[in-house]
This record gives sequence, C-alpha cells and structure tokens, in this order.
Amino acid sequence: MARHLITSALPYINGIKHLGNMVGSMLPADVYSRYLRQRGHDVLYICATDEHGTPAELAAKEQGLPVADFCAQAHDAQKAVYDGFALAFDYFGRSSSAQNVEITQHFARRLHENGFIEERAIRQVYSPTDGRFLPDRYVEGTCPHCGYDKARGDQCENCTRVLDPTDLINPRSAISGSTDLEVRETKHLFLLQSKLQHKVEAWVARHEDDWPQLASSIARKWLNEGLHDRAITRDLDWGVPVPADTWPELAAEGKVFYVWFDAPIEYIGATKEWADLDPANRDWKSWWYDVDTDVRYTEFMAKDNVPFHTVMFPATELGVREPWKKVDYVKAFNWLTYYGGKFSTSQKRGVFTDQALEILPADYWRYFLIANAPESDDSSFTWEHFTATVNKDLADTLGNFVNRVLSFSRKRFGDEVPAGGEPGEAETKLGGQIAELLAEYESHMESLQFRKAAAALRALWSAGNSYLEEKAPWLEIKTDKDGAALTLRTAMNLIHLYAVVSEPFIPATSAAMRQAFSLDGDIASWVTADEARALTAVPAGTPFTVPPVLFAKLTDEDLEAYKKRFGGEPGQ
Ligand code: B3M
Ligand code: ZN
Repeated sequence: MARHLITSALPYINGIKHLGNMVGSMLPADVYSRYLRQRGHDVLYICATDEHGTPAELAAKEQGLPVADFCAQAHDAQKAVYDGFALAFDYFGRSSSAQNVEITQHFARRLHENGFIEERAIRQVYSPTDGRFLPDRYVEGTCPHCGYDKARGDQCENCTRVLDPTDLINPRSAISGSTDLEVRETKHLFLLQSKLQHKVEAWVARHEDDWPQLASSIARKWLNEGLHDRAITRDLDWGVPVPADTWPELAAEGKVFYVWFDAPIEYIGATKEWADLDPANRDWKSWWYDVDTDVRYTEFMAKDNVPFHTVMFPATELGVREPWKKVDYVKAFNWLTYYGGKFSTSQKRGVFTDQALEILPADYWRYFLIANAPESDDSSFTWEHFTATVNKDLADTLGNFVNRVLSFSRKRFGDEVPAGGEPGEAETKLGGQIAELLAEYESHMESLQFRKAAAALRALWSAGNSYLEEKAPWLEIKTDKDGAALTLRTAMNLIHLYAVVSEPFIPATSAAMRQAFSLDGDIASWVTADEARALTAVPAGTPFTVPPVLFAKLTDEDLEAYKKRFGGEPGQ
C-alpha cells in the first residue's frame, strides 16, 4: 500500500466548465483516484475553485454581486455539477480560504528572506475617478490594429493581438467608463525567477524522463526560453493580501498577490481546509511537508497549465527552501474539440457540464470522455460519435449483456444464482482470457493510459458477450439444463467482476450491477488474477434481482435533438 496525493487543476470560478475542461483534469483524476482506492492505497484527491484575479471581479460585476458573494455562489454551483459527475474528491476547497491566505503569505515571506522577491517600480494606468490603479484588463479602448472599439488593455478580442493598455486609442476605465486616466508609477513585488532557473532546471532534469512527453516537452521549452522575473502582485480588491509585516507600504496600498501565485499553493491550502474540519484525524502536513519519498504526487491538467506546474510553481517551492512536496508525475492532456473547433463559452458552442447532466446521467459522459480522452493528440467531440459509442459499448456490450443474463436466468431458474455443473473447457478458456485482460487493464491504469485502459475494460465486457454467444444458454437449456445453469452462473460472475472493475469509470452503474446480488462485503476490494480466472465470487444460491436497463439506447431523434440544441457543425 502506498500513499497517493492527487490534484487536478483548479477550475476557475467565473463560470460552469465545459466537457473539454472536465476530461482534461478532474475526471481522469477521479478515475485514477477511484482505481487506486479500490486497490487498497491511501489516496488523497484534492481540488478547489480558483477564485482570485480579474475575471472573478469582472464576472461578479456583471452579476451585480459583491465578489465574495459571487464566488461563494459560483463555488456551490460548480460543486453541485461535480457531485453530479460523481467526482469523489476527498476535499473540494476554495482558493479564497483563510488557509490559503496563510500559506501563500508564508511562501512570500520565505521567498523574500531568501532573496527571491524584490520590490520594483513600474508605470501603470491610474484612474482618479475610480481611485485605483487599473489592471490591464480594466482598461478598454479602440484597438490600434483593427479598430475594434471594445478592445481590452491586455488583448484585443477581435483580432486577438496582445496589447499594452497604453496602446489603446481613447482608453477608458472598464469600471466607471471614465476617460480621465493617467500613467503613474507604482511598486509591485517581483519574483526573481531568473535567479531560480538553475535550481528548476536541475529539478526538471531529475524528473522529466518519468513524465509523459507532452509535459516534459513544454517544461523544456519554457526553460530553454529562460525564466523571467515576474510581477506577482496586482491592484485588485479581491485576492491574497500582501502581508503587512513584510511589505507595510504595499499592504497599505491594498496590493494582493497575482492569481497564478496563490492558485497552486491552494493545493496545499485545500489540504489544510480538509484537515481543519477534523484535526484529530487528519494531518495535512503529513501529505505535503518533508515527505519526498513517502507520498507519490500526481497532478492532472490541460496542456496550457503545464508551464505553471512544471516550472513556475516548482520555482516557488524551490525558492521557499523548505521541504514542500513537489510533483512526481504530471499527467497533461491535449484539447477536446467540438466538431474540430473550439468549445466556446462566449459563442455558446459545445456542451457544458451542467447541460450534459440535464441530458444523460454521469456514467454515459464519464465513459465516453475517458475512452476518448485527448491523451496523445487533440480529440474531437461529435454527437454522432457520442451516440454511437453509447449505443455500442454501453447499451449493447455491457448493458444488454447484464440484462439478458439476469432476465433469462430468472425466467428459467428463479431468483437465485443457479448451480449447474462443473466448469468445463469454455469456462477455463474464458477465465484465462479474463485474467489476461484484467492484467492489461491494470497495467494501463498504473501507467495512466486512460484510453488504453478503457479499451481493455471494453474488451472485458466483450469477452462476456463472446462467451454467451458461444454457449448460447437459450439453446443449451433445451438439451442440457445443468450446462445452461453453469453458463448463467459464470455469466453472473462476470457481471460481478464488471461491477468491480468498471467502478472507476462508471460508479453508479457499477453499484447497480453489484446490488443485483445479495452479497456481503463491499465493492471497494479489487479482483485478484486467481479470482478473475476462477469466476466464482458469486456462489450458486445467491439471491439476485434484475436491475432496470443500465443504459438507454440513443435514437436518431435524440441525435438530431442534441445537434439542434448544441450546434453540430464544424466551427472555426
Ligand atoms: N484556474 C485553470 C484555468 O482556469 C487554472 C488552473 C489553476 S491550477 C493551480 O485555466
Ligand atoms: Zn484588434
């Protein structure tokens, strides 16, 4: 048994996430956590909402809410969706927590003591009307390149060019609309990443061979370009305050840390939030502090977050010069596209996680998304592919097998698992196949190859179908009642095995399969190779029930309705 710390990139607070976000972070982390728990490991899966920064302030403003209230509501709304997806976090925290404030400030003080933080004066837009400095995004005006009149100070949405607020023609405050703007000098804290370059390089060099290529190549690219000193404070009302004991002047001006400085620290902060709820039994430091080889730490994220996790956050942790746990394995994902184009919140293209659950239960999505996870390349979501996969893999291969076996057995042998004769050649062959596929499935899970793991799981389901077709108990029963009973008992044992091994992917369906049998014990325990070969976990005489259809077959009308509602055309 090992200790596994698992985190998935913290979903930003400003809105409900789409399926692409889900498949690139939280869902695979949940599948992996569930698997490891079933195998008896000590797992801590931590996630949280990422709540600071300008987008949070802007989203709150749009809804006319104080930002703290907005974040509290938005956190609950996201949490409800994740519960709906059956994401079994050990804790889902909030980066605005007191715990994160405390640890972030501690990190900053230590970085300062170690000579890695410096105050520097920069020139920034100030709005006398608003009485504050304006972050780049809070300055609006006309784009000097394309003439778009609602360009933001950091970027023009229309032509996508990166801008500086002073580039804008007729600049105005996005808060008040005031055009009375000036450029003033102000001080900010800079993290001297250039001084940490060598340390980060040495650390990456020790780990990159273990990481998937997507993660190591991105880390290398950033290191090769050289780490630059970065401003890690902002002029915002909402964020982790700069500690007054260390920087009284900046604290008095109300400066807060930049969101990407405190967000990764929230992995630790959220663990402390979790522990503070039950301090007698939970020790957050035992997961994070001075545990280099006792804990294996795996992070899940989409590729755009990789630089922050492989370079920037490790730089912070190294600069703190305390033994904080650093990541062992970075599982990075490419993009899930929608008909080959981008999922787009603003253009309402694609499927959001709350909408997905309105249409179908979580297991349909969980299976489809993981089976098609954008691991080695981008992958494309289409409704055609989704409905075909659901129908073939879930409704036919798994669902139909379960129902056929249980209904037929009940009809012919009653409500208990029939006895039948001794296993013969077909059962021995099946057992061997199952044991082999199980080993394959396990090895893909251990190496975090989720698509391959899904394929092995599907192969396990298929093996049951082949066995059933070969034995054809509905014919067998006419000449050999004992033989048919053996076939059905064996098939029911397969159902039980499916319940156990499918749990990481489709937990609700697994529970339904398991509950079909009146058995003691719990689904958490895995199947050994010998058990897989023997297929005797469910003995003759065990009472069972026939569960309702596990997966509905999706019709052409369903397909058309989905496409109509969400758009089913290639995007740009
Ligand atoms: N919130 C992901 C994003 O919004 C960002 C991840 C933080 S992980 C520490 O793109
Ligand atoms: Zn433009």
